[in-house]
Amino acid sequence: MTTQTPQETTKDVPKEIFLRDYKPPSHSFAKVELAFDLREQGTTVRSIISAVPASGSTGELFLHGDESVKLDGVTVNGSAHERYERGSKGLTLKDLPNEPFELSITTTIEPQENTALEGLYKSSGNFCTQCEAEGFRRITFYQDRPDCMSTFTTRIEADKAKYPVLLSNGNLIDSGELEGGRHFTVWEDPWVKPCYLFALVAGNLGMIEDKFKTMSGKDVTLRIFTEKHNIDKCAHAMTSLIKSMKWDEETFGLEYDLDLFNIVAVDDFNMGAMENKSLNIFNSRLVLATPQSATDADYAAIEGVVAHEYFHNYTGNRVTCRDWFQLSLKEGLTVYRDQEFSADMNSRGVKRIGDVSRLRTAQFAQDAGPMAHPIRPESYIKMDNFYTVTVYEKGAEVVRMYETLLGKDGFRKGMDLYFQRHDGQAVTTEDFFAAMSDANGADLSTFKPWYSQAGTPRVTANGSYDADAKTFTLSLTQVVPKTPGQDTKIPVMCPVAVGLVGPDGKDMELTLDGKSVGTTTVLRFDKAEATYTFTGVEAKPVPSILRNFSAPVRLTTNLTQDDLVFLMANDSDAFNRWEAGQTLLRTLLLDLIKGDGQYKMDAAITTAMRAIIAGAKEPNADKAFIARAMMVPSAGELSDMLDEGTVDPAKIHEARTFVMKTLATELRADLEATMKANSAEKYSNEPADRAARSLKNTCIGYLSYLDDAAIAAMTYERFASADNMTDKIAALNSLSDKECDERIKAFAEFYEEWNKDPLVMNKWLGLQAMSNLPNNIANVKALMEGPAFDIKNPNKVYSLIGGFCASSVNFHAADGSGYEFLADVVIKLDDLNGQVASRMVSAFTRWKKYEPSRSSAMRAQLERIRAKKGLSENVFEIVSKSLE
Ligand code: 0A1
Ligand code: ZN
Repeated sequence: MTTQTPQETTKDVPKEIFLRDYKPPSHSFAKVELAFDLREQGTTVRSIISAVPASGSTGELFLHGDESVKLDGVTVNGSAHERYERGSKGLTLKDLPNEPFELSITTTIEPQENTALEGLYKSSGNFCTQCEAEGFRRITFYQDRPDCMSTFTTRIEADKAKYPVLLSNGNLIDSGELEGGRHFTVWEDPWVKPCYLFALVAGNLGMIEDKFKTMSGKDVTLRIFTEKHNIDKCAHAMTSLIKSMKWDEETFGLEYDLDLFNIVAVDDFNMGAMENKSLNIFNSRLVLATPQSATDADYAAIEGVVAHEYFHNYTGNRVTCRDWFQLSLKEGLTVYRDQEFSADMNSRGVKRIGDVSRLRTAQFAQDAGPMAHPIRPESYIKMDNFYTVTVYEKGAEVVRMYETLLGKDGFRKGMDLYFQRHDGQAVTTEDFFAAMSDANGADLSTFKPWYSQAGTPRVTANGSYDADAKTFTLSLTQVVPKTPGQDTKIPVMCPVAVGLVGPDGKDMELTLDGKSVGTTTVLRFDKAEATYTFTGVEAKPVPSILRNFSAPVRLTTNLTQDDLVFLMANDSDAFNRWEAGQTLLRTLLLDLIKGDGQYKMDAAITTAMRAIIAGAKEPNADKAFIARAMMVPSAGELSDMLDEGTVDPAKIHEARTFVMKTLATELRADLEATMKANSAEKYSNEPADRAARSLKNTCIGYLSYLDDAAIAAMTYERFASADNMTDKIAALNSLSDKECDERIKAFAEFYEEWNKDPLVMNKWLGLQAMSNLPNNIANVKALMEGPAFDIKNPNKVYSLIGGFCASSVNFHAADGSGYEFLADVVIKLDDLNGQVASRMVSAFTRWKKYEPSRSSAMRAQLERIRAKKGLSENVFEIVSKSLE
């Protein structure tokens, strides 16, 4: 990559780090003892490290350390050691002994000034840490790399009245009172870990407690800590934790390995949550929930993320990454595990549809833009920028493909061998691949490019039936597109799950290569082209291709509109039943967007949608699925499918609005009846009630497209009388694009009711920011100055600024005002929190996708940001790669 030097920006030219330069550490650390003296002004950290030189050691040891860390002193074997050099990235110690020695380092840090929220910082007056990926170097000098694994003992000392709770990893082994109203605790973590899994919390927190008996009969104490006024909102997170612990035992035979498991919820957190050993720290939005304050979607997210962090205890902590290029080793695998957990706890088909939708909108777009990277990247400037949908979600798809190829049992064998070989080690994706292949005696060599190649493969599938020969032939082709830095690609093994649906709507028994292969077979498609012929096919079938989305590819088929309508009604695969409808809608919408502005509805689609809605009256209707199937492809998904240099968000918005409004007009009676039939008297959190709620609210969403005062009045009425947040937010959302008094009233009343609850206020900010009402930017600017916003809190930035970037009309306003506003915010944020600023600037990365006037306006803002003095490495990397 030829990254441009920032003009007088950072003090050092940002350095790119390459996978190919990996070298093992010069020393291993057998044991680490940390002591924190927490103070309001300046915290002292003493670390005592038992260091062991690797063979061939030169007597030099490099320790990472941020410029913000003040070095108070270094001793080696008890004597002051002054032979070191301090650079902007750390400390090089020289002339060290050639045998094991004790290294002691004392530093002073200023957590109270830390707005980056990495390392040790304060949130709502409490101390907490975030060390992944490279935050530990903001605490002390250390080999801050995941292959340096050690056991940690941590002593914490603080004022007792202010910080009665003092937590770290592992088991509490000592505690006591000190002079001057201070107290201390000592924690010992018996498991080796890299420093990115270190955690500390000190605060005035409330706690709920429960117990879990593991499969071998050990009792584990489970605790969730939060600010005291939120203590009644932790029950769902606790239930989710218990379910996760049980699921991991039943599914993978993995049992928790300590006597205590803690979760702490904090308000100021850059990401979702963090899997620190036995002390998970969570963004409070992923812990706190009551039916009145959190939506069904929040409940589902909490269940999934609590599980995700818990599952990391094995996939991430017990077996960790050798270096950060291997991040998908733990993240792809853990996302796959949490997806499977949620699928088992809820509706499997609906979960898969949601996961694939997200992959297609966010990851496919990333894979087609300037930030495209393989799930195992080759290089980075700032690791924080690589916690991406590619590493996480595409990574999870890659893990899922092993399961599809090897079967559930084969996958489990691979997992067992992986833990048997690598427990307590820091390893690579190659090691995972080897465990999967070896445990199954499988040759998966053509699967490997999934790790090294970026870009979404394009697969075409053409089927043809030969009535005389009674054969059905499926011809597949694949092309992996070019991505930045990767001009040539090779074919990669795509598991393509196929079924043939007979005229009676039933799956046919398949015969391939003379063998009977059941009703769904997985083709191992690893060439540029291949042809598969099914024999004994008695009648012309409709093929169902890529069932359950068996590979993360862009699929094009020669299915006709009639075929798709048939699959919508008959496919036994829930995913493909949904996908058939989406393909019809996508085709219509893309035609309208590319057309001459004369919008015309396709009657077949209205009929198909009517049939979907009618399905809700069936006795065992899957209402969550129906609600999902009623959803029209998002603006983001459509924009991703259009050619570079052509996207006009106003047109996409118009076309979507036309389709929604036409369907609402033609199906009004069906929508109203379904809405009424699914309106419950009283809130309940049973799966059937959640499904009915989502169906009802989808109907309200459609109806809101009608220009009818009665609908606005009805929606407001539902808003005012809702007994739960799901219904309240759905009604508010349905009003948020409408120029009417009800909208103004509802937002004002919502503020009155909830302004003391910051998590609920984030929803209020987000919905207003996303609104497509003309000139809403003025409202967003006003909200930014208002009491509900705080630029230092990441959740508020994600809601208000992130929400604004999702508005087709206002972020993409033709006069460029939305782009200018975002750039202003990024420039301001960059000084406070580079990680959050770089997430926000990502809304500009796909600027080349847009039509000329918008793309040049976005480009101008990127250039303006690049010219900022002292730009963070985070933002510099995204901006410079975007401008290449
Ligand atoms: N490992 C955590 C998420 C996480 C990642 C990066 C962070 O800072 C750059 C913070 C948290 C997870 O996957 O849940
Ligand atoms: Zn994770």
